[in-house]
Amino acid sequence: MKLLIINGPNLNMLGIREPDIYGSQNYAALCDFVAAAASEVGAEFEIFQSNHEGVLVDKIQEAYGKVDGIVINPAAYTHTSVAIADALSAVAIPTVEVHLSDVMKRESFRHHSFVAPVAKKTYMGLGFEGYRRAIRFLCLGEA
Ligand code: CA2
Repeated sequence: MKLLIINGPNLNMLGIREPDIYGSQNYAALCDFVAAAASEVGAEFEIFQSNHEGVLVDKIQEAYGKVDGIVINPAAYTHTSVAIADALSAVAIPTVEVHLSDVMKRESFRHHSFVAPVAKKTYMGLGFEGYRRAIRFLCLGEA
């Protein structure tokens, strides 16, 4: 099983500010956490972060025919990007959406996700654990 883990804008800034919302661990710790979660289920993975919408679209397109599952935290693009949703729809790779925070308990502009309709599942408000749950859902079918 080959997984692509995609993180959107500003997630590389984790741990620098807003620890009450996103936790105090940094992006390197998230990468380590994902590596451990993938190892638990014997999955190969690549983790990728970009602040640029088109770069994220390119990465999703490059996964076509090469990757069995995508875990994506599109960050702010969740709420704005038809392009990312269309790319996920185009490649038709099983996708799980993850958010560190519970976006439904935050500002109303975070309540809508363009990605949710093309994702098999969304985990939110679980911090890093959401990525582990997403990996296990894709690899083992665990809810
Ligand atoms: O809860 C999530 O995982 C989000 O996808 C994170 C995004 C936000 O725009 C979404 O609404 C929910 C923000 C990514 C990181 O933002 C930071 C802000 C300050 C300090 C560090 C990271």
